[in-house]
Amino acid sequence: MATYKLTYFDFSGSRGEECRLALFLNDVDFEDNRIAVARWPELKATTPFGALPVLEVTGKPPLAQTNAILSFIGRQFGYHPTDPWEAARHEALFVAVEEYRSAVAVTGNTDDEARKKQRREAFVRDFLQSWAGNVEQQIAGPFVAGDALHLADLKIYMVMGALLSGTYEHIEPDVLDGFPKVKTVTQAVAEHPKVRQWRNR
Ligand SMILES: N[C@@H](CCC(=O)N[C@@H](CS)C(=O)NCC(=O)O)C(=O)O
Repeated sequence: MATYKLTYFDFSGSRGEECRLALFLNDVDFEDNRIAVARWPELKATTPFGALPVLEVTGKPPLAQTNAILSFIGRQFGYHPTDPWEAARHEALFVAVEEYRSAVAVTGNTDDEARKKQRREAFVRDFLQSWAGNVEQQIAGPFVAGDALHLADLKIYMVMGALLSGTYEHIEPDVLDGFPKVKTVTQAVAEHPKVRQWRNR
């Protein structure tokens, strides 16, 4: 019988957490391998692309790249469309979330508060507004595909949940007020019984 091991840093957020949640949603019994940041330099070169998360499955080489891991979990176990076109539409949202992550990450790469504020204001004006507008168009409501939760919803929740909880200084959660479907999908995932169970475990 195959075993599953998901390796990521020891915190409950971002790319590793969404893979953990995808496995948990599907009731996959997996080893939740959380590594200390201090161990990362020694492990980095052993990973396929020098980054985490990495999923290990018995009999296969390690699998990296969050979206590939999510697509595998979704196809193998569930919470991903079985129709190839609809699956690709959901995978486009996976990529959109990664584009969001890349754009927001660079806004924090400074100790200069004035510069950080300027970068974050520019991020909201020049990136987030159009990004959220585009994602809004993809959501039937309450979830991307209507009434059923999928991994694409989980991925939107991971980034928008962090934004709405005020994670980023100089970005007010009300920036999403013009995007009710993005807010609703985030709230609907947070309230899903399995997501609550994972958070409260
Ligand atoms: N494209 C990769 C990016 C992975 C990535 O940047 N992971 C971060 C943690 S969220 C990481 O491993 N950072 C440490 C490093 O790059 O050395 C993916 O989607 O998995």
